[in-house]
Amino acid sequence: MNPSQQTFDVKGMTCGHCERAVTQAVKRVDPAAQVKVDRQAGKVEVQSAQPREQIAHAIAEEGYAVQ
Ligand SMILES: [Cu+2]
Repeated sequence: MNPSQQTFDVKGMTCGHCERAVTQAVKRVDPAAQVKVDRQAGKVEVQSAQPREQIAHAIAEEGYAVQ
């Protein structure tokens, strides 16, 4: 499967620690994922072949509201 660009709205990211926590959560699902976090905008851009559901679940497990 080819990686696709996936955009998530993530609420509750307030600092660099949050950005790292979210990035690491995504990379646990897909170590090859490209992750870009914009905490001001509450956006996480992920380039991954993994299902959106699974990535969203991993972010939610870190304690962030994700859509
Ligand atoms: Cu934080």
